[in-house]
Amino acid sequence: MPSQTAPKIFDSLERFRIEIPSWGFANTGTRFGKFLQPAAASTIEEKFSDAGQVHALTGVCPIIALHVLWDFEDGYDSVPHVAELASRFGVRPGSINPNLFQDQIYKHGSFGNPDPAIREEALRHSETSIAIARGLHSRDISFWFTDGSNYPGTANIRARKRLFEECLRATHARLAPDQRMLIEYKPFEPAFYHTDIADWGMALLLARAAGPQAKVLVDTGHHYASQNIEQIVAWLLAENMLGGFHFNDRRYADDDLTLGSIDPYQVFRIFHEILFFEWEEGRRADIAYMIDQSHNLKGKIEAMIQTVAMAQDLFAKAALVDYEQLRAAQKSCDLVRAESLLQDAFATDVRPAIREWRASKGLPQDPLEAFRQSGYLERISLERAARNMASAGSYA
Ligand code: PSV
Ligand code: MN
Repeated sequence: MPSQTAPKIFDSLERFRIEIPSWGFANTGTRFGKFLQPAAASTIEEKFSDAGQVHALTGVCPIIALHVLWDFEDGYDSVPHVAELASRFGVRPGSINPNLFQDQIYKHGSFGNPDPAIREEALRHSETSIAIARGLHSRDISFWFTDGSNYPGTANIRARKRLFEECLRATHARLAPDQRMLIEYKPFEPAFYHTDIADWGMALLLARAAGPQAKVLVDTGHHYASQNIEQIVAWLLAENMLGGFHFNDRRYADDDLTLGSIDPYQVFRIFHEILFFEWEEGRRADIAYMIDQSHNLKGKIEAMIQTVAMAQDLFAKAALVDYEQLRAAQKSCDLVRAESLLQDAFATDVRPAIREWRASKGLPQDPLEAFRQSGYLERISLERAARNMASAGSYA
């Protein structure tokens, strides 16, 4: 490996931290059913424990994203318990995700619902979510909405846009000065005709309408096939409106596949746009890197470690692009040279340097293998199997 690459890789690893989702450790499925895993987490304590394992082995996941309805059994009153778990397991709460989609009242939407009483209920839930975030010293509240419609003519699209603006503005007014509101978009599912926040442009306009602490959240799975996500990232960076990511990979739609399993070059290109922006601007972009994956078939903790390692690998590769040369090649329209700079960085095997970096931190060089040797999975499988199997019906 050329001598100048190792320090660049080390620097990139020093700064790269990624947030893991509590829901990634729980049993989830498709709409056709669930294949339950004996080791799946079903309590918030188990989720923290599993996240703590991932962090202990990788050293780069000190933060866990939480979903209000799934993780805060007693709403705001759960805050002290969650805070205690955070200090016990050495992972702090990250983004707080309100749940404005599961309750029966949200059949026709939340912030876009034509019924003012339901919008009021949604606003109250958002307020509680903000209070929970404040109680846990979490900065970001991540909003994802299922709002939309299934059939042409059934919803007043413009009226719903107005309602969204009003509700988001009212929610923004509740934020503490150091909090942020992240607005996630998704083109379809569960609504199939129109989704109220269907793409990054809509999320951007709504974030601007909400207020200065609102930013856009890019979930990599929430795009149409072959969409140029790195261009969206570049534009949001240029507008200072990129708040964070939900990373996962996709083949068809919102597949929630392991990051980089289908198209690692795309993730590399996204990281490249960010790092190139930072180099040109001489400042860090304030971005929350989060994973949003729920694995149904792979082992959940294994898949999370695999994802984190892949993210580190691709981030380190992106850090190897020679920006000085790239800028010169772009200016002189030396296309092959410019493109090769990206391709060469992507082709570099950064794994030996990553192993070295881990060793220098006292971390296992191969976190996945270390996990397999640790006995943790066997232990939790024994502890949790009975409960998980009881809910499995014919699974046992
Ligand atoms: C929806 O598909 C989503 O991407 C949102 O971020 C949710 O909060 C998350 O997945 C979990 O369902
Ligand atoms: Mn998401």
